[in-house]
Amino acid sequence: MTVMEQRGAYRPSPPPAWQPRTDPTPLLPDTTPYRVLGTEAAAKADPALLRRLYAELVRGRRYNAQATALTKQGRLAVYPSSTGQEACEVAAALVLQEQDWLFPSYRDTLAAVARGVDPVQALTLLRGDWHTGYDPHAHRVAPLCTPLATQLPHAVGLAHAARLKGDDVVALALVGDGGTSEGDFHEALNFAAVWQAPVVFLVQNNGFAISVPLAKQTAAPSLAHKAVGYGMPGRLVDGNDAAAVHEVLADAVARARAGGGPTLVEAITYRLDAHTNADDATRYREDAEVETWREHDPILLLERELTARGLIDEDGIRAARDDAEAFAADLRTRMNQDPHLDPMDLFAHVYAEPTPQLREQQALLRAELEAEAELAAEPEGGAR
Ligand SMILES: Cc1ncc(C[n+]2csc(CCOP(=O)(O)OP(=O)(O)O)c2C)c(N)n1
Repeated sequence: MTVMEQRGAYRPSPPPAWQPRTDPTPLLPDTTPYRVLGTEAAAKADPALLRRLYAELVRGRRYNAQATALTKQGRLAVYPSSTGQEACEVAAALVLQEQDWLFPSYRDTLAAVARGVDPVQALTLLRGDWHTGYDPHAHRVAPLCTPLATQLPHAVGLAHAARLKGDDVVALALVGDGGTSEGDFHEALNFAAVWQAPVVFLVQNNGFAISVPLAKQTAAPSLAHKAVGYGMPGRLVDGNDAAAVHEVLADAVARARAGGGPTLVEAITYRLDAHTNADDATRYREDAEVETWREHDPILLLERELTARGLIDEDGIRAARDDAEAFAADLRTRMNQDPHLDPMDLFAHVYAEPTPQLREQQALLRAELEAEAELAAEPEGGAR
């Protein structure tokens, strides 16, 4: 048979019995971000929870302002403010049970503080120290992670291990929109879904990765849609609506706890401040855009709801502000005290058995510090 004859006899056939492995429809996110405040759903929200969220938002806003002020006074090396994103920060902290774990990024100091980490200790790393500053096990808050998205595989590992051990633990990991472009995001979500790990991913889509807008990061319909490719549900929520973020995260955490596997939540929010105190946001965005987001401020949205439902009055608002002022004053006072640092600490906890090179460097530094101490002890005008 000639090749042409063979071709003539060829009958294309479909791949054998192909089916989608799971039905993607239930995994798809809503077409618009889920909202509670100002909608009918708000009537079902627990008044005590709304009041608690409000108090924490006001305190969080003040914390952000105070920490930013401390950078200007040289008390803090850098501060990535979460002003405008407080609803995500606070809801993430409040939604977890005591035994659960939070995996924050560098922007999520507020979530760590709302979960109980000492506000000064939470700033240790940003003060320029070499260590985390707080005991991650005390409140089950992993170290604030500066390398983008590296906290995500950590969260999956912890959640998977807990499940294997039969421990009732859910991990909630926070990441920015820019972080979703990292390989670690992909690896974490893939393993989480394959293992059905009890983990929830909260993407705070604040519009920018430093100066890079989301449109330059991805052509996906939304970041929540990425969930479908991994085989987990994606949820889209108004990230400035504290009640909505809390509800969506609570559902996802409950699902994870019940063995239902991971969820990816995308919260649409906006970073009202610059990337950090070292960034000039006017170089890449218009003031008018910022102003439209000020109209959709998380504190404003919740305050309107509470007021409309008679759940807060002027005294209540003042009490929340006074509490936030006292919180900021305490932070200021404690941050204005010089920390006592021992440079020799640099060598502690590196290896159980220090390497010869480290021992050599340690000896050099010790000699230098001793020489300096001797010099300082000499009477003025001594043999210098
Ligand atoms: C692995 C890695 N690459 C690059 C950086 C530098 N970097 C720091 S913040 C940032 C932008 C992150 O944006 P996004 O994830 O949206 O978080 P946001 O800062 O907006 O909270 C970049 C690229 C880093 N920290 N880690």
